[in-house]
Amino acid sequence: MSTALGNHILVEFMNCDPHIMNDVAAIERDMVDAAKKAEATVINSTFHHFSPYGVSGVVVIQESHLAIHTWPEYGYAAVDVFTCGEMNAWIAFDYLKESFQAKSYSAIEMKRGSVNLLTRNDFDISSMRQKANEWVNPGFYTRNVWFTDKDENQALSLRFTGEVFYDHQSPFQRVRILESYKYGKMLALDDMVMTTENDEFHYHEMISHPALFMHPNPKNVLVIGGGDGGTIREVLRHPGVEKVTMVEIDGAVIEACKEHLPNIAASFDDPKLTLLVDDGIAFAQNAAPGTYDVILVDGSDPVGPAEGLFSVSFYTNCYNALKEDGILVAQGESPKFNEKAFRELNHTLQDIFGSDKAPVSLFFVPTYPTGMWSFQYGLKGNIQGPIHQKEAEIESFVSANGLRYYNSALHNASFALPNFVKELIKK
Ligand code: SPD
Repeated sequence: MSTALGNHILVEFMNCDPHIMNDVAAIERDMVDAAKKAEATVINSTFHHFSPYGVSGVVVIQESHLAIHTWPEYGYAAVDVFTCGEMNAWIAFDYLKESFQAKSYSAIEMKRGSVNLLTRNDFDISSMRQKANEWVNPGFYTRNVWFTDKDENQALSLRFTGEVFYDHQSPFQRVRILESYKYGKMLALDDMVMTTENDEFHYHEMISHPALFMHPNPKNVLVIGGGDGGTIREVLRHPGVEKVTMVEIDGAVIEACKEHLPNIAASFDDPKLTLLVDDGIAFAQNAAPGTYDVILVDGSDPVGPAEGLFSVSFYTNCYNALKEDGILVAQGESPKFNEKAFRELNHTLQDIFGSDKAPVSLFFVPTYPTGMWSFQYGLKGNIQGPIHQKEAEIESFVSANGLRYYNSALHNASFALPNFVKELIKK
């Protein structure tokens, strides 16, 4: 008879493959498979990826648990396997050692709950056993993997199926297409959610239609960024638009979205489109003055390749590239998530376009942290905005195109700001 209730092995896996150590889906799969190899009955698993890197997770088994914490930057995983009954924890150890490609490792084994030191209570557990039998279903295993977009203090998490359709480290960023349960496939750049199949229309309708209805006659449009294709899809719905130039720095984003998000990347073959895989910041710098009616900056957050999209020089170049009367719209971050970037961008636009020429439109994106997001405008020359007087025209466009977010009333309402946002951008 065993002298302990459980057996606990604490394992150091060292010099593992760092990519595996940062791959939450692979680690979850390996941990669950390790449990199954050791003939454990898996009840549940919860795994989490941390930004910028690292994975933690637990597999609950009927025989206790397997847990892991990884440090990809050290190629290190701290694993513990707790078993009771006949289960052999060393089978799980061997399996994980191979899966993680650990070049070195060590482990200590502890017997847990020495029966010589414990006093057994004499109580009737038959009713508890019956209850346990009611809910324990060895055939049922719940998967629980989360993708988290966060800063130090706030996060938005989406539960994802573990399906990874695309994962590529481009020269600029890590480009991934993952599958979330609630919002379908999503594009993530460097651990930030960019867009998802089920809520992309919020963003793409709101970056394009307000400006295109505010402008009296938009013909020549420049899109900087927007590699998923959602923004050009919306712009090209406007029959009066004659030419769209799109400049996206990362060809991998375009390729990934064409293949895996075809409903978003739906307009890359449009003959009105000139697509350039190039640096949008340099493009704006070299653009001929007075060229565009509307410029849409569909960039990611102000880290990595998009950092320069938040600079004074970039927006000055955009101002110059606009015609005498023109509209700039920029992805404006969130007044609840990135207050600093939000305010600084608005001040930059006020400085360049004029203090009453930099309106802000707020809209709701459920898959971005806090949900509250913005587009920030620069109105050049005689552009009258942001409020429109085109109700009938807009409503007929909305119904002809089956729009799901933008409408005539929402256009005007999106420019009404809560007091705290007005305060935030006051100079
Ligand atoms: N935190 C997300 C910021 C928005 C980035 N752009 C989204 C691209 C959609 N076309």
